[in-house]
Amino acid sequence: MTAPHPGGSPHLRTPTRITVQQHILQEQKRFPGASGEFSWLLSGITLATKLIQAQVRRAGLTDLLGADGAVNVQGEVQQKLDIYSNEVLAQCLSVRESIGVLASEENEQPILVHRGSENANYAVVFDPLDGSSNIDVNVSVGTTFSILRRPEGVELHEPEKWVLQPGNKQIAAGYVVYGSSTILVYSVGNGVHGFTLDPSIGAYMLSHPNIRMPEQGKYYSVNESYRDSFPPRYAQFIDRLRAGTLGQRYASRYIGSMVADVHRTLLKGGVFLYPPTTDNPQGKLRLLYEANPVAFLAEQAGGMAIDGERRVLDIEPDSIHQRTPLVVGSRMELADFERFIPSDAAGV
Ligand code: AHM
Ligand code: MG
Repeated sequence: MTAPHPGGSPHLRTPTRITVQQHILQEQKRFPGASGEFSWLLSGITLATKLIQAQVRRAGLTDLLGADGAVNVQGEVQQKLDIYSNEVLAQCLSVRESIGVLASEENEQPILVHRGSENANYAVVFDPLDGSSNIDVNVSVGTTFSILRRPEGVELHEPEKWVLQPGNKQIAAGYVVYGSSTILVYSVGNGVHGFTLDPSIGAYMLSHPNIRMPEQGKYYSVNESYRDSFPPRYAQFIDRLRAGTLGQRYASRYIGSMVADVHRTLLKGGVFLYPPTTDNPQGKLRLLYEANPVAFLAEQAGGMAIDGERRVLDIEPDSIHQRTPLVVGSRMELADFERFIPSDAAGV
């Protein structure tokens, strides 16, 4: 019999076991006078995303695969899992007393919860299941969320005004990717941190502390089938990336699930784009619950996010489902893109 290794197995690393709840509690200490309500709020999101991932993992085995037949406010066919995910988030968040307003991609209007409660000071804006049309073919999907505080002077019964704020007012944002593992990435404005769900214990464990986006990546990510209808400077940018103008020839990666494409870009660098097209002159992605959380995380990780002309986080929204073009990624690629923004473009 072999004698045990004196210091334990040489192959076993002792992992740092930090759950997302512990991490949130630590982060909360940065907010003076924080009472725990914010961590309780975020725990509603972690619980909901665990419930969603459980159904996503079983999608082919249950009756939740495929389209429901209904059409949402964007005119898109709702998948059954869109509806389920939306309900689960609404249920888990509406019992958090600190939340006054919920706004979702799947609901035309923001929902007022805890009507009249002075303790309800936060709004949560989310896309419950981004990329859901990919589920039928087992491709990664995700949830995105953005948390805002009720602005000074806004009444409790004016839910739209709670959420029509620029992204620079977000106090926290994040996403969950339901991919080969389930990973939650979030920031409260103090760096970006990733937590992998350990399915054996049902807890999100810190796996990617302090994520930094590389200064330059290897990939560009865009739906090139629309290339002929992009404004010319987008197509020219892609040409420069492919030609090696930035010191290397870029390869293309496009999953068609924003959360998954952005997650790769956050970890590996490079650039993800959803430009204006003829059919979607404002791009396809929604400002409040898709572009804003992604832009917040990108900037917190040392990257950049623009709408093709100006900083995404500075856009003043007019409506909750408004769309925006999006260019997000590493500093080097974004600096090259910005060099060709015409000087008369709005916001420049
Ligand atoms: P959805 O919110 O209705 O799921 O649509 C958003 C998705 C994004 O995840 C993805 O980046 C984009 O649609 C892909 O669109 P396209 O097929 O036009 O490339
Ligand atoms: Mg969606």
